[in-house]
Order: sequence, then structure tokens, then C-alpha cells
Amino acid sequence: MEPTSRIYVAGGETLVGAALREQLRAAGYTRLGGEPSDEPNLTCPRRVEEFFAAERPEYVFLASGISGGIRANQEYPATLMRDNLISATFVIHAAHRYGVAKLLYLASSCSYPRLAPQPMRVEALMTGPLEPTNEAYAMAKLAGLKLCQAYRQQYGSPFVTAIPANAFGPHDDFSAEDSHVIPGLIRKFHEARCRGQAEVRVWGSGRPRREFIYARDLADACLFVMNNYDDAEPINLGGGTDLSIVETAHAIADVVGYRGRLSFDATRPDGMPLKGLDSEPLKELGWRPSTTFRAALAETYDWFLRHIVPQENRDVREAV
Ligand code: GFB
Repeated sequence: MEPTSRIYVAGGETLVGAALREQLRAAGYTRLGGEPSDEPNLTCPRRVEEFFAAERPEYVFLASGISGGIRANQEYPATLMRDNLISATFVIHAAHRYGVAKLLYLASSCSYPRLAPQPMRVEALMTGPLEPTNEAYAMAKLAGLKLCQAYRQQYGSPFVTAIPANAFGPHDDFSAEDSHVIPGLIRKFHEARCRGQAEVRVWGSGRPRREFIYARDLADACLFVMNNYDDAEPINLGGGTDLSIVETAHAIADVVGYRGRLSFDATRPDGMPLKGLDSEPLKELGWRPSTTFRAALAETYDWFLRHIVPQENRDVREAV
């Protein structure tokens, strides 16, 4: 990519999409098409077509599609699967029709089999049953991955798939029920500290492990892959921080300053027991994450305090 290349981040308002736009600007890329405010409805083929005809992007980061935590995946499997299947299909086809120089599709680590050998290598994809709590979403992400490979096989399309670890950071969904574990617990510990609550209930047994990647590091890895990797084989984007949910909860409580007790709600599902990624291919290419987990948590909490809390206070005041 050249600094003046026409670049489109599909899903610019998502956690990863917003981080990508910030990282691209910080890296000196000046022609980012499709401000989130005027991005087309990606589930409408005509809108996608019109957008590509008007913007003629050369490079596309496909970060679109609704996502959610373990509960949201159980509550809205159809919405998550449909939105991810449709938006990826229409953007991938438009990228083909308008002859983009390259497209990078973002799948998800839940696309791996539930009991894949750890750390998970791309060879393990589609070798076993998926995690039931996110099967529909995982299938949609696998379909997007396979669609990129199919266009490459049939048309020689320069489409690449990256598989990120569990991402977190600014612009995330911090809702209590539908968010992922880190933003969800940031909210719960923050509110508990403000209320002087003696105990916070953490979902599940606390034993599962997750590999996390900070959104800014993930965006940086995506830029690196767009400029340095071109193959049908997907590539893992791991952040290198692999923790149990107990350790994760304690790290968040510490950053938020919550000093009360943690208890574990076994009525809530654990999901995949382990979700570590083998990111050797990325390391061999020369990429490394640059933010420590603690610094990433602190920046994310700070963003929550500066963007979410004031907004909600305003909402409360207006509601009164
Ligand atoms: O982040 P999370 O929802 O996603 O849950 P998954 C990770 C682990 O944290 C699970 C536990 O074992 C949860 O039970 N957990 C503890 C919590 N407290 C909380 C809480 O307050 N909120 C949440 N959300 N979890 C998702 C997939 O699975 O990973 C998606 O469902 C996507 O499709 C995403 O792949 C990256 O890692 O379990």
C-alpha cells in the first residue's frame, strides 16, 4: 500500500474497524474511503455496488459484521450468522468485480474446532466440531474464509484471511450482557466499585483460557499482513497474552481499582476451554505486538471512562 492508495475499511464502526482507521491514519495513509457515517449498508448488494463504483478502493480491510460475547452468540445466532455471511459475501464479490489490488478478511478464532490442539494452527481448521455456544457465527466466519480461497482459486483474486485472537479495546461494546469478557467485566467492576458492592459475579468456572490481542496491535498486524503476506492459507494474529478467566478478572479488577470479592456463576457457559493461537508464521514475517496487557487494559478502561460513562450519565439526566 502507498500512502495515497485508496483504502476501504468495511465495518469502520466496529471495534477492529475503528482501530484500523486510526492506525491507517497514524501510519500516514490519507485516502480512507467510506467514513463510518457514510458507509453503505453492507447487507444491501446495490448499495455495496454503488459504493465500490464511486470509491474504487484499491485495498479493502473486511472487518464488518455484528459480533458479540458468549451470551449474545447464544441469544442471536441467526442475526450474527446472517449479518456476517451477507456482508462478507457482498463485499468480497464487489472487491472482485472492481479488481481491488488486495483484500484482507478478518475471521475469528472461534472458527477453530472446540478441542483443537493448542496452540491452534491453521491446519486444524475444519477438522472437528465447533464450540456449540458460537457455532452459527463461527460457520459464517469459516464461510468467509472459504469464499476468499474460492475467489483466489477461480479468479486468482488477491484475497487473504487473518484469524485474530479475542480482541478488546476502545470503541468496543461495553454492555453488561452482550459484550465480550474484558469490556463486560470492566463495566461490572467499575459499577461495583462506584456502588461499594462487596462481590462481583464472574460468568462460568473461571478455568477457560483466552488469548487476547489489543485492538490497536491487531490493527497494526493487519496493516503488516496487507503489506507482507499473500497466500490462500489463512494467518493467525495472536496477541501473545494467554490467561485464564480468573487471571483476566483479577487483572481487570486491579486496573479498575475494585477491591471486593469475585465469585463464579456456574450457570453461565464457559465456551471453548482453550483458545490459544499459533502465530509463528506472523512472527517469522517479523511482526510483534507492542502493547503490554496491563497498559492495554488501562487504556481501554480510560476510554470507557471518557466515552461510555459520560454518555450514559447524559442519557440518565435526559431521561429524568
Ligand atoms: O469473551 P467471551 O464472551 O467470548 O467469554 P468467548 C470468554 C469467557 O469469559 C467465557 C467468561 O468463559 C465466559 O463465560 N466470562 C466471565 C464472561 N465473565 C464474563 C462476562 O461478564 N462477560 C462475558 N462475555 N464473558 C466468543 C464467541 O467466545 O469469542 C464469539 O462467542 C467470538 O463468537 C468471540 O468468537 C471472539 O471467547 O467465549
